Amino acid sequence: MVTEMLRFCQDIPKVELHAHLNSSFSRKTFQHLLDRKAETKPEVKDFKVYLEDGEAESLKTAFRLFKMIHQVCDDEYSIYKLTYDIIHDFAADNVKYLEIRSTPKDIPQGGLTRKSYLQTMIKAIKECEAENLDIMVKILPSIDRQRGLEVAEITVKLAKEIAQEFPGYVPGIDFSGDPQFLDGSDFIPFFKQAKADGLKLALHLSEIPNIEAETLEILKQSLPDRIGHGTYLHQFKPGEGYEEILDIVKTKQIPLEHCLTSNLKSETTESFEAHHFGYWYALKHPQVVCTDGRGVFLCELSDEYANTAKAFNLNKEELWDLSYRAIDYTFTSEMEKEKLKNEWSKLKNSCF
Ligand code: 6MZ
Repeated sequence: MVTEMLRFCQDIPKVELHAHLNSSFSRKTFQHLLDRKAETKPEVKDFKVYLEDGEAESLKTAFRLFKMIHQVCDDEYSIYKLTYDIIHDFAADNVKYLEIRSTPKDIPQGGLTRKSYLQTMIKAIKECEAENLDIMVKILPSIDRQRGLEVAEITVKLAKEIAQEFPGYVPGIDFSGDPQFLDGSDFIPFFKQAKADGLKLALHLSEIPNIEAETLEILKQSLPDRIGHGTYLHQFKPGEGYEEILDIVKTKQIPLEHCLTSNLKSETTESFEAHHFGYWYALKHPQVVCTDGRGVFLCELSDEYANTAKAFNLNKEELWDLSYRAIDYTFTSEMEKEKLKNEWSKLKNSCF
């Protein structure tokens, strides 16, 4: 049932800053890609890649699903189709600004190099622009920590190259992947390089407990422009020397990307009410509500706004502010931010 609040959340213009390409598809798109792939790879036919409530044992479950998805989306057609459809899906949910992040992959059997992977995404974005779809889209090449340091270095170089080839489309990079793999602080040189190349940093930090040491090092040495999840940033044991983490995040006002349904379904939060959004909201800290993987976690951005409103008792005005303030945390130019703010102002009356 569509409640009045959900309807409001669907109507308001929104910003999506944390969406992974290979987990943000609609069921329709994924089924299409699955059917197509099953003709040559019958083993993918029965893949089920959606997470309902209570189906995960931990974050690990989500990572198992990503591996299955990668077996399906492994050629130029699928990367184009994912990007093109995802942009349309977000636009239909009144998302006006979207950053899609994805790990560029070398897939020789699918005819893809890391470079052509990103070029394919940009081709899809340009097609949507040619259709005059009312949404601004950027991409953040991802460093998947599980793929190691060598690939990280290649990814940063490539991000710079593609950013130069397509000005305005690649404002930054993402750092993601299974947080149990490798020491995140080993990637600091690549974060520094990216910054020196003019790229912004959106880094997954403290998504699981007990990785405070890498979080602190990364914060100290290569200050991110935004933090993905940050679930355990404030949950370390006092007295162990990690108070500096909170100090840096608060004093530098680093925006946090919150993904409530994803965290609930992959069991890094017990409930929406217990989500760390509440902690940071009480501090009036910069934060943005996002989906993470609307395909895998089965949530629209408007659902996430409605879930946030319900769990934390936000009224319409507060939700509007949440969405409006997110414009400031985008990795776009001041001119484009102004354009978005004007669009919000024009739409405001019709939403209330
Ligand atoms: C960390 C995540 C993630 O890059 O193939 N990814 N990394 N935490 C998460 N929380 C649930 N969700 C997705 O999209 C899939 C990849 O995004 C990262 C993982 O590296 C995953 O393989 P792309 O488009």
